[in-house]
Amino acid sequence: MYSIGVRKIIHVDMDAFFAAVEQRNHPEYRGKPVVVGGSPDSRGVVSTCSYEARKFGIHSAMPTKQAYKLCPQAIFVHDHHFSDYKEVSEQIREIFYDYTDLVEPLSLDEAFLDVTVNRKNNPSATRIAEEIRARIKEKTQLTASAGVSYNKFIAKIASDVHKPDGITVVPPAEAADFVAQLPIRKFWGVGEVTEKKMRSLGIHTGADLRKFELYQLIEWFGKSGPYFYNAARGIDDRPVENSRVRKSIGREITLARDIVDRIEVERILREIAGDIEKTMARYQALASTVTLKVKFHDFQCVTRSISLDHPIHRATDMVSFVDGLVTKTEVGKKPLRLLGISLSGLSGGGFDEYDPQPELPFDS
Ligand code: TTP
Ligand code: MG
Repeated sequence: MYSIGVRKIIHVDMDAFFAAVEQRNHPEYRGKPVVVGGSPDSRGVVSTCSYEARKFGIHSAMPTKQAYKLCPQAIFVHDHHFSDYKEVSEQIREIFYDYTDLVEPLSLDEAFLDVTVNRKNNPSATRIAEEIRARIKEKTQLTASAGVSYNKFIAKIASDVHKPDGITVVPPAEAADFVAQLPIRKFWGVGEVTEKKMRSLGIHTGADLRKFELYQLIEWFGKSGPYFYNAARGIDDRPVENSRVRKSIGREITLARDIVDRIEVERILREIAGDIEKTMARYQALASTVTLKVKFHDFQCVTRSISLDHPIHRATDMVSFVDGLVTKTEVGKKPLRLLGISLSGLSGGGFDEYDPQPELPFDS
């Protein structure tokens, strides 16, 4: 379906997230309009509501008072149960990381994945998205929707098309038509203000937006101009930014045959350290803890660590500390089946300036 060089991007978004968690946790809420957010005196706004409540016209950010008028019989959940939402959020992220490290969460309930290259060597992004949705349902008893395309902009909009519990695939050949028919509000980055402005300029759909030259869009929308110009043409080159903090960098080798010989063990450890040094250089990282992991033929697994006063990144330093750790194990006496080194307490590179807030575009 995709030609070589085209990226495969998935956007996954949970359905009616907070409300769905409440319905899962309270079976008596299921199949009913549920509104989350606002206080018992009807002040505040709706965080989200179940699809049953959406039929009454209730939606996120609506004053709870108005929601009450639209559907007085709805179940109003005033307390957010953030620890429950967070737990689900972590569960779904674990599933994503099973496929790739290129995961960019946008909020608790949604993320982009770049699966062009993936751990399962699965060439079909659509099949991966279906697998992920099935695994999310199995693990959390909640449904997610997915959009599959060749860039973030289209994948994000696509995940919304067949909500709830749906998937939408937009291959490159269909992108132009898909974008042309989109109401302007659906464009990622178009909030209320921009929508008003666009409508006043006679821009109501993607097709309308496409009629304008780049300089014109820059004049009207400033630095968002080029984004809109490209988006109207189905172009969005922004990469999926992996925002997971790496806590360690390491490598382990399962040996082809069990070994006892210390010299051979040292040779393998030097090889592992050499690989780790390359990764450390790529991240420009330093580490203040070195851990040795060994697994013996009887599957007994032992780890030994040392904390350092001065952080290291070179293979020779790793090897000298690991040699010390080896003497604290039965290596050389019992046959070994696995050897590994891992470095933690990372600093330098991006490790100590991690910003967990992904940048959201414009005014949405
Ligand atoms: P969304 O994914 O925007 O909404 P949703 O998951 O409730 O519904 P759906 O995706 O099926 O349309 O937001 C995820 C959660 O973020 C949502 O459950 C509640 C919270 N949220 C707010 O607290 N305030 C808001 O204005 C929005 C939009 C979401
Ligand atoms: Mg959602």
